[in-house]
Amino acid sequence: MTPRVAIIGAGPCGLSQLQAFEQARLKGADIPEIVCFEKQADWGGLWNYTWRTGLDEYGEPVHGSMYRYLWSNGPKECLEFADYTFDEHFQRPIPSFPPREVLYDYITGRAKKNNLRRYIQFSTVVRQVEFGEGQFRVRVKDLVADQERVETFDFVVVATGHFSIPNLPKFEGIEQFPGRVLHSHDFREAREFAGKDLLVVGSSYSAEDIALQTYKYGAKSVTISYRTAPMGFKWPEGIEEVPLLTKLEGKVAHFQDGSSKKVDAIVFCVGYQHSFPFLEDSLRLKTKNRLYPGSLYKGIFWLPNPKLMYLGMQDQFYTFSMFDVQAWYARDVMLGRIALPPYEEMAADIAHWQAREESLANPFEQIDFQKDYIVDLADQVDYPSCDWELTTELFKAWEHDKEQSILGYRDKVFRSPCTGTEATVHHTPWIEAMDDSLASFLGN
Ligand code: FAD
Ligand code: NA7
Repeated sequence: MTPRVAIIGAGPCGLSQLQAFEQARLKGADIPEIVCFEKQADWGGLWNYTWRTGLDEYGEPVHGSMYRYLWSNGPKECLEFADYTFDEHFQRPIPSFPPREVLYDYITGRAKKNNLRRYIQFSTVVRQVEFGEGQFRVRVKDLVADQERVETFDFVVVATGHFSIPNLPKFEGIEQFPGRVLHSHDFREAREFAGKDLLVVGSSYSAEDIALQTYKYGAKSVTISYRTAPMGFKWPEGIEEVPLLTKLEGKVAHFQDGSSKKVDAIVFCVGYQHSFPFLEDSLRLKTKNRLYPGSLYKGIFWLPNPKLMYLGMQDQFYTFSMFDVQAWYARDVMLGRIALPPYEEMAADIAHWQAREESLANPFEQIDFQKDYIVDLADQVDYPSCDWELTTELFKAWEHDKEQSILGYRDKVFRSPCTGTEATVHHTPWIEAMDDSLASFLGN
């Protein structure tokens, strides 16, 4: 009987998995029967922007965490699909830091070219996955028809992302705060904070970008409160970093160094949980946001039961290209082209990578680590060639650019590791570019 594969989620990871199978099929391989379940009405995952927050039209938790005016926070050259380049999609060089709509167009462009939609059941949420007698029982709900059903599968690929369910600690006095309080998951429109004094809690990508966004769209001041260490960029006047928030008294926020600041609103940029409420406990990955989550051989295969796979569960420097390489590797295991070693060997391999991860001293070493992880997989599959060494150079240059100018790093240009094409300079510096539409970006 033809094996059956369930892919949960049609975001970038789920689409990479579909693309991997489709490429094998086009080269003549017999591929399994594939069903991709996507709870949203369309594909693209986080890149499929939604204005909704909280619950969606069916009462399901809203997946989207992206906001208006979001521009790529890393160079596009470091996430380029080796089998579908930016040159192929746009038919001309474009700048290195595109806004969301442009990247959405690119991701979905490859999926459209290969007609991947035919594998996907939209508005279909996976409610429960259990394993028994060698198979997975997957209970799904068709949200439009309001009907549940159960199907069985030989393999399950979890591609549901991990930047959707907020981590949200409590701070003293927050119940009485007389202003808007939200998690970055619910942030949508920076102009809401124009003319206001904003407090941002957190010191990673979301805190950095939401502070910059709100500054760009007219916030009066932005105070960023860090727990472990400040980001330390040369912030423009109007943005400052302070130690951790200790309590709120009315509108006044107090910080660990004894300082305080009157604020009008608070955005908690304190990260997300890896959350898989649809998986039975014995199948559920439990990890913090790190470069090498435990219990995943090759960062993909669930150690206690490798017929269950997870894509994209790592903390991410690399994104789309890493997801591709993972998907190609997972596909080859499902096709029987790569044999997994015994349990002890897989466990030792995970421990080896995690020990190395724990010894990393700075972002430069972390970039090398993630590149080595990708190359380890890419070497064993037929993913088209890509200059991975160049991608690490680009990422390191990007880190330096951010240190030089946090407002100007998105104006830099890079060379493609797939085609060698040099990006073009955008017509408007990022800090002045208020229109983030695809048409404006491409100068149409
Ligand atoms: P997602 O994009 O989250 O897609 C998961 C999909 O699974 C969704 O479509 C969801 O609806 C579906 N799903 C979830 N649960 C179920 C279920 N039970 N049943 C059926 N379907 C389900 N990366 C970059 O490269 N550059 C950036 O500039 C960048 N900016 C970011 C900004 C923000 C605010 C965030 C949160 C992330 C950003 N990222 C960025 C990282 C992002 O994680 C990846 O780009 C990418 O979206 C991850 O793809 P994914 O498929 O793993 O997950
Ligand atoms: P990250 O990168 O997981 O970062 C989470 C941040 O939240 C990090 O700075 C943490 O500080 C901080 N944090 C977590 N808990 C607390 C508490 N209790 N108090 C204060 N600060 C806290 O999540 P992001 O949302 O920034 O980024 C996720 C993705 O979105 C990323 O891939 C981007 O591309 C966009 P710590 O440093 O641990 O002290």
